[in-house]
Amino acid sequence: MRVLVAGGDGFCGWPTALHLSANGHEVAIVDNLARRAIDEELGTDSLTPIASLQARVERWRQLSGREIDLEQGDLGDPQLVHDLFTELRPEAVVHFAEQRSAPYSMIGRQHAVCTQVGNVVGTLNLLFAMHELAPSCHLVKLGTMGEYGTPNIDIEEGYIEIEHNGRSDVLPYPKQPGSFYHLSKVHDSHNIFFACRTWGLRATDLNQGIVYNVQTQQTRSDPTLLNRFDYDAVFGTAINRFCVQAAAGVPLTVYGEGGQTRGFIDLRDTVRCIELAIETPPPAGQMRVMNQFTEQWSVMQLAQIVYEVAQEMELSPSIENIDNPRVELEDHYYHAKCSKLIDLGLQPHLLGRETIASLLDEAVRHRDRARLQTVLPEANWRSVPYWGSEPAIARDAALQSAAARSNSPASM
Ligand code: NAD
Ligand code: USQ
Repeated sequence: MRVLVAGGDGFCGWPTALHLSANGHEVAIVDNLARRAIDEELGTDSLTPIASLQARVERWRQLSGREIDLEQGDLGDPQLVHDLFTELRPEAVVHFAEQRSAPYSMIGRQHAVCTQVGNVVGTLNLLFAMHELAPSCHLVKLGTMGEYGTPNIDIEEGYIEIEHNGRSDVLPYPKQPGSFYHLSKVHDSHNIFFACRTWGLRATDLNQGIVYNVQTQQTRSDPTLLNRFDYDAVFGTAINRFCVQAAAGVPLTVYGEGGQTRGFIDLRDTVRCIELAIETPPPAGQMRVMNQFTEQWSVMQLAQIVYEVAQEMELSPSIENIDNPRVELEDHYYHAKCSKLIDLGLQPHLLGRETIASLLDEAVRHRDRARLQTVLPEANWRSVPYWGSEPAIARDAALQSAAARSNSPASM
């Protein structure tokens, strides 16, 4: 299949592009390098040294003999999206290309607006391009489990049958997201659902849980293909972040009581889920929703597993319950369904000591690169500034600088 991977320079997008290419799909990447620009804005960087996108793609071509087309650009630009569809004629678009950090979206008004406008407009441009230029193309859109929040009932996969006043219907599952970022995904889901119903488009909304692990078979095959490893308080996520904290000898930061329970998925399963989704498109007019995670854990359980494995590896871990910067339940019911991808053939890598040990190994290997001043959270959900104290985004300057660096042969 001809597959456009939007956001193919990112943590999930890069390994997915390689996985699809390795498995015979014709892959093109579009990315505006915003993630690298945000690293500059926040004064952080991937723990692993990552090559420029050009160098990555060129190395992949040398190693595999397979081309990946590359377009540097922003999905917010309608002309760019139009040209991508006319030139590439994609049969599937895998859409990772959004600002994906909840804490980033809660830094202040500008960051919230930038997150919601960027995410919603990018998805709208894809929907309009599909409608006009490629009505049978399949949109595989990355949503998030956080769209549902933590309701006191079981979470279904996208839709729920409701009986009301003697009548019943199957309706989109109620959403109670926990940040302006998570809200942007809800807005996207509504827009996609509408476009499918109104224009007969086909889409899969993948409500993905928190992704852990860093490398896949392809990214570990050569240093130039290494995937990014985020650990800072804005982009680092539970498990990966705990492993870097243990390796760097700083406390594992459990927010509040740590009873917050979420769905988790190994990166190696993410790439396989995307492959399964693109190979089984839903019928025209349907937005299929699948919950893309494989098991659920509380934050404290995870911290304890990392703590134990780190001790076995003779690191000196400690766990600290710090004030929760977020507004979220720390003790709640959580039971989310996740059988649709298993039914399509996913064979999950469940979280085990081996995976934690390999993450800790990787974190130890690169721990000298860790910028420890970025580890403690600053954004606080209770006091999100309108302006004044909010740091500037400096998006254009940072994007230009990221682009300039990526044009040099191998910015490692
Ligand atoms: P990431 O930030 O590492 O990657 C996103 C990529 O998209 C970056 O390379 C960025 O430069 C690019 N991008 C952003 N906005 C763009 C735009 N307007 N035009 C073109 N390119 C743009 O994020 P990730 O962790 O790889 O997440 C990918 C997707 O999966 C996101 O949509 C995210 O919401 C979703 N998701 C991620 C996780 C997770 O744990 N990482 C979990 C659930 C869902
Ligand atoms: N947490 C801690 N300590 C930390 C970091 C996080 O206790 O050091 C807690 C948070 O308070 C939260 C939970 O761990 O309760 C998860 O936080 P996270 O930062 O690991 O993940 P989250 O902000 O939910 O976002 C990540 C990705 C996002 C994706 C989402 C999937 O950044 O792109 O959408 O996971 S989900 O959570 O299912 O919505």
